[in-house]
Amino acid sequence: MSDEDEEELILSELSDEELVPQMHDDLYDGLKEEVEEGVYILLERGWEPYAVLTNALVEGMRIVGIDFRDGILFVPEVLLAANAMKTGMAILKPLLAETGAPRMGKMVIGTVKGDIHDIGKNLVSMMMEGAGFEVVDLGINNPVENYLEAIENEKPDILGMSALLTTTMPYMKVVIDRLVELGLRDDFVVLVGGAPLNEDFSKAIGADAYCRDAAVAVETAKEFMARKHNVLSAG
Ligand code: B1M
Repeated sequence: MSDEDEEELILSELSDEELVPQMHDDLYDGLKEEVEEGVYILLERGWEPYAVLTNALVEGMRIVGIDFRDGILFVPEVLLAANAMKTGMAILKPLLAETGAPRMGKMVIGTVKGDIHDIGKNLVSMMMEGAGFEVVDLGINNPVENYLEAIENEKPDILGMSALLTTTMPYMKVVIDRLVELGLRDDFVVLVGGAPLNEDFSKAIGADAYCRDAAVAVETAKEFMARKHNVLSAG
């Protein structure tokens, strides 16, 4: 290695065009402090929190996902990357929630049984809170009973479910079928999301909508709440 290579990289001296790919590399390498520093630098340079989230963090995790799929990265490395991502998200969370938006409604959300992926779900929660929704987050690995208990206690307008594995996504149908059995299905809107899902799957299991990403989740939730208010005011 040359002396030049060994020189420590000063993140604040990089241009935006250099810093963002460098943050992807740092996320890939699970370098929490560097990712954190990069987030602060972009914010100081006037970047919108949502732009930092999507361009620096989500895009970095997309690259991690490709190499995980291709067997270049393994679980321990991906966990480090996920931790670095979460550190960055924690900085952005209060900023995304700072919009002072009026209360839009309440959502209960959780990752389904057998599945421990929570980054996407956390992102949806953050964005929903930022848009003025009250969010009750059930965490990961939720059996149907957890959803039922939360529905009973929280009386949400929206139930959100997340699944990242092809083996766990069918569990969403287990939850919806149980809601139908109990006569509760029409009491709220069911939104589902997660990388392996699509529109057809969401229709097939009886959800109200599939949300490709957190921004779509917010838009979809808002649309359903507006429809609900229109129905109520017309009735
Ligand atoms: Co996992 N993993 N993983 N993993 N992991 C995937 C999902 C995988 C696609 C990787 C791959 O092979 N390319 C693959 C699944 C393959 C398949 O099912 N076909 C996989 C596998 C196989 C596994 C294990 C089985 C690996 C093993 O142990 N051998 C294991 C399973 C553990 C389990 O759950 N039981 C496992 C473990 C892990 C880690 C623990 C190491 C870690 C999770 C850490 C954590 O979440 N705290 C991890 C990670 C990080 C990933 C990848 C790399 C990244 C996921 C992520 O965070 N993406 C992932 C590869 C990938 O997805 N490309 C992979 C970033 C996030 C912002 O996007 O989650 O898609 P996403 O969320 C988006 C949308 O999908 C949507 O909005 C979000 C924000 O825009 N959305 C919703 C999500 N949920 C929503 C809910 C809504 C609405 C929208 O409700 C209204």
